[in-house]
Amino acid sequence: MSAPVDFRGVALFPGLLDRAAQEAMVAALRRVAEAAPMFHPETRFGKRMSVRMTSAGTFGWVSDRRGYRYERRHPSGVEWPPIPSEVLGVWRQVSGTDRLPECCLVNYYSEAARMGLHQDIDESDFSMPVVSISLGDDALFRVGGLSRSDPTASTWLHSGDVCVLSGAARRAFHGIDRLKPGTSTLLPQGGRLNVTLRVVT
Ligand code: MD6
Ligand code: FE
Repeated sequence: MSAPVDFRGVALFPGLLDRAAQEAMVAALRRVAEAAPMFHPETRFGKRMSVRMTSAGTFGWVSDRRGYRYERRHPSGVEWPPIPSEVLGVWRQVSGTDRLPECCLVNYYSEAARMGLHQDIDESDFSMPVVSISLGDDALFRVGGLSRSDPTASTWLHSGDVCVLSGAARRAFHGIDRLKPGTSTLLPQGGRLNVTLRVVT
């Protein structure tokens, strides 16, 4: 594993997953989505998010008119499936902690989907990193500072890239401005999967 590239405090591991590892991970995520189907969350303002999501692990991340939060069950009432071993392997490689992630959030972006600038601050221990895996089409990743109005910079994330938010960057604002459709052949239907791993409690 090569040393990460620093992008405004975010550690980027370009191409950490080769094609075979990406394919195995997509297959594992398909099994997650069979057990816990992808859904379009609503914000607490009743606006549908453009990404579809599901989770694996003890906790899943959900959002609806009651707001966003971690829940032990999928909206259908079933428990979230276990986090796939392929995904845990990436966490072990890059997280720098012996704790295991409790939430594996899986986001699917169609061509037009995006993710507004946000902080990941629903967890209780910010000494624990957030690890993120990109699969499929390239995505423009924007990273800012600790306040929404801080200057931002953007970089393209490619299929197989892994990034780690830890230290000062753990609570940095970040988001996905847009995809570049047709840049990957990994997902037959196109688009992008993003997996984020977190310790919640
Ligand atoms: C995405 N990523 O890459 C959105 N969060 O689609 C995130 O929101 C994210 O990349 C926490 C840590 C790393 C991330
Ligand atoms: Fe995030």
